[in-house]
Amino acid sequence: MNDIDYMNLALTLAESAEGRTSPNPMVGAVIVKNQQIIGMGAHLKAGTEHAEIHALNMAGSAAHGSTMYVTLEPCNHFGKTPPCTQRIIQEGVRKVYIATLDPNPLVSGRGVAALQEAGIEVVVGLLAEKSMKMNEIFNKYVVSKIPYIVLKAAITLDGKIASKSGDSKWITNELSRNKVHQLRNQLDAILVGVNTVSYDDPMLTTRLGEGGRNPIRVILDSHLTIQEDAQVLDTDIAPTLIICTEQRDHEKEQRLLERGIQIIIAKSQDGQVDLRDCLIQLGARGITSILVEGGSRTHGSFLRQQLFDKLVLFIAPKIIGGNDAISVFGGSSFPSMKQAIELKNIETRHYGEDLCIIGYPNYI
Ligand code: AOF
Ligand code: ZN
Repeated sequence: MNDIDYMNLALTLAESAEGRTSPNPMVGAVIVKNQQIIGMGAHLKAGTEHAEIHALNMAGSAAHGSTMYVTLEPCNHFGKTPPCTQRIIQEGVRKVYIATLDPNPLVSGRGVAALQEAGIEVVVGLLAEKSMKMNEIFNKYVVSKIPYIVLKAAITLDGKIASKSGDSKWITNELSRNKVHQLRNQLDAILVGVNTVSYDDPMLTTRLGEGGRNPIRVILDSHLTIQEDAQVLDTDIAPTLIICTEQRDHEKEQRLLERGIQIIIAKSQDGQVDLRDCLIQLGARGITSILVEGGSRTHGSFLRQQLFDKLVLFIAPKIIGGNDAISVFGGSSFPSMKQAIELKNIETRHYGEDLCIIGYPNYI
């Protein structure tokens, strides 16, 4: 094994906790001495030990004179846990390979400086790109406090998410739908517009064979028109948060609050929830990532306001045709091709006969 192999192993360890570390990043560490791995660790959950500490605990006194491979700059601050740098110095680690600096303003650059001041050789940038991509959610949230937005849709070949009557069960196959549940399992929140609730009456929970974690369910409902027997209002399964504007029915609001539904009053823009304000308020509540699952109007608003960070589009080889079936991005269109949102860093995957396109909009 060489330096790249050890860092790759640290990345794999880190990624094994995907969806479980919020609001913290995924981090992995591997400690090597005389060509032998003597310690490994991953950060598993916010508030618990950092990756480096698990790896150092495993290595014990053998850590003296070793090399550490860590996917993120070791912290140098007292957060919920003491600084990793101090422990690395104390254990006599000789050299530290770091994939990327920590964008957290409390840490950035200071971790490296502390190690170097103690005479430890530090190399930054080994597999940096991979590490950056792994923590795309953390990297945005820790500096902006705005949640990372993943827009997901399941469409026919001709870009429709439902028939004209609203029927959408099912467009994509079971493999694709299972992948969606994996996304729900990994992100902090799932968001839909109230129209989707009235058409589909979804539960918006994570349903994976092997269990999983339910995201917080967020409903955009400017005038609080949600039907009170909607499944998504059953808070025994998962928490639910409705975002409305001042123009809401106060008595209904009271009844919903009594049922344990959380309600946020957002600024309004043309009578609708102002999405930017909504994201700021959700970020302030500690929500670091949101899966936007529709419907058409909600997707259209996120598109026109350039508010999503990543698109995950499942395309089924089916054609419904016509102008009246519901398009994936509703509302008004961009007037010319020049204004169209272009995606970059495209990845494609196959789920059976379905195609999945993952991309990042050109405005970020
Ligand atoms: C590391 N190794 O494994 C992680 C780090 O509240 P705390 O003490 O857990 O600190 C959280 C911050 O520490 C987090 O925002 C990020 O900057 C860094 N995470 N650092 O050296 C780790 N998870
Ligand atoms: Zn740390």
